[in-house]
Amino acid sequence: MSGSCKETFDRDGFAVVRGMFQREEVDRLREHFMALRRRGSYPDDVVGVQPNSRDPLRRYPRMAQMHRWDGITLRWLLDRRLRDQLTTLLGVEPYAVQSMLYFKPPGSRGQALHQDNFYLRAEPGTCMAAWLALDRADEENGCMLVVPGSHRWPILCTEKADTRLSFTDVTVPVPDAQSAHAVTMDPGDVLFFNGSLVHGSASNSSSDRFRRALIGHYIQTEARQVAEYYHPALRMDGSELRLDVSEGGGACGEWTELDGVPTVAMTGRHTVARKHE
Ligand SMILES: O=C(O)CCC(=O)C(=O)O
Repeated sequence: MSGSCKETFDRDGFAVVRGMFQREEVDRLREHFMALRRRGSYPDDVVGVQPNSRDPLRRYPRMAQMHRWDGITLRWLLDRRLRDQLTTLLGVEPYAVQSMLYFKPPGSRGQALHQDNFYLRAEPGTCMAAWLALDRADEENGCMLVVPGSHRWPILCTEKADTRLSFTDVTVPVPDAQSAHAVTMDPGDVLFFNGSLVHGSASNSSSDRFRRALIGHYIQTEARQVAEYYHPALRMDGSELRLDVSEGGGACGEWTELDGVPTVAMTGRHTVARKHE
């Protein structure tokens, strides 16, 4: 990885590595997960498959924690290329805690702006995501949206999201709604982002284009605890390690103004800690 990619990551809280996985590998992964999805339901599916539902996200619900029962996912989560890149970005090798597959078929809702460490609660430090595009992702089919620099904010208090646009029902407020940038990606590109970065995605407004993504979540090795759902954490050699369980609750940031400038104050309290949505 070039030094400038790490600089971008440190400055903005995210960086895209282009062409990290080859087209043939991506084709194989995409077909693998489509075949798994067609075959049925799995232990950590977020909702059950409803083949006749009008909601595309119920016909193709996300899969989670596939690495616990699928060798292909496990190998991808611990892939040497991801490990090396994560180590360059973080300075130390991380622990792997989650895999997810988003199908995002045509017509499906997106995911409202959020911060991943709200869910993972990796402490101290934060978590980190590697988001592999399995299709071209652009504004039409609901590519990722990121708020550059927001990785320096604390975990914000959540508020209700508009569930006509988002399949999740909580979001975080940002002072300038225009500050979310679209990240256009081609199959094989990987978006790495810090667990405090505010990000999400808009609806897939295309008529016929899936926007599939395979996602790995990792935590920094300084973390001593993570929310219960993410246990066991894995070292990048696949061995399990014991961490403490993070509880819910705790302080969260709320926007206020200081001399006319939006500023975050730790005045709120989280009431829940949940698995990543
Ligand atoms: O892929 C998406 O649309 C959203 C993914 C996301 O926000 C996440 O994995 O945290």
